[in-house]
Amino acid sequence: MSIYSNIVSAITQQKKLLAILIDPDKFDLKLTSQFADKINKSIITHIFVGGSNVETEVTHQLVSVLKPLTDLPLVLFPGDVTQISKDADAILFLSLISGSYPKYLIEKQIEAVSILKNTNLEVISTGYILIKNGRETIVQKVTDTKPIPTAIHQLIADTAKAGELLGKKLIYLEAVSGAIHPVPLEIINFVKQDLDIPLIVGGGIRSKKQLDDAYKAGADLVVIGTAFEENEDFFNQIKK
Ligand code: 1GP
Repeated sequence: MSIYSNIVSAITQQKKLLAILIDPDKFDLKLTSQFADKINKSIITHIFVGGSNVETEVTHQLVSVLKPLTDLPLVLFPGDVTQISKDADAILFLSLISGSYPKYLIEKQIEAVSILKNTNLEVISTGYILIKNGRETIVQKVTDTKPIPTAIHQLIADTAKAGELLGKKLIYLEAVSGAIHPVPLEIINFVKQDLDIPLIVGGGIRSKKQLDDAYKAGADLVVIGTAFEENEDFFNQIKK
């Protein structure tokens, strides 16, 4: 079964999914084995790999070292086409639909085609929506895109729905890595009400309670990176 079908089937069975986001640039490869062990003993269901500025070789090294140590799907969440590693299982093929900058709506995707042709990666079309969290972020700077203010619920929900109608298979509501405030629960709830494809939520989620609240609000898959980097104990909070 494809990774996407598994996501859909888990949701049908009312299972909630959790992805750990690993930034290859911040990861110490020497610790891969013990890190993989903690992942395997947790409720984590997916491993996302990606960052803002990572060279191909660094992503590739991490993926190839991690791959034999876990049965969980390794999914690329690339900040750029340079982060495509053929050894991963799938790639979130992101389009920044909250912005109007052609480079991140379609041009980078065109650039990726010739690289993807030489891989067997499962390509999962994903509408990526930046939500404002109070300060300018690296994603904003890199993509030259303004996030949608949280006050405009309808615009966020309509953007997500437009993504679905365009054929995206997933919608990702992103407060960005290290965000002070995660995507507000009422926004998750509002977007989810009218959406018929799986909803991913990430950015700024640092506690088990915030994770559970995001699920209750309607997130199908939550992505957490910083909490694992900053707080060793976080793995203990999400043990199987
Ligand atoms: C970033 O949504 C992810 O793209 C995860 O964010 O690092 O804040 O958990 P955090």
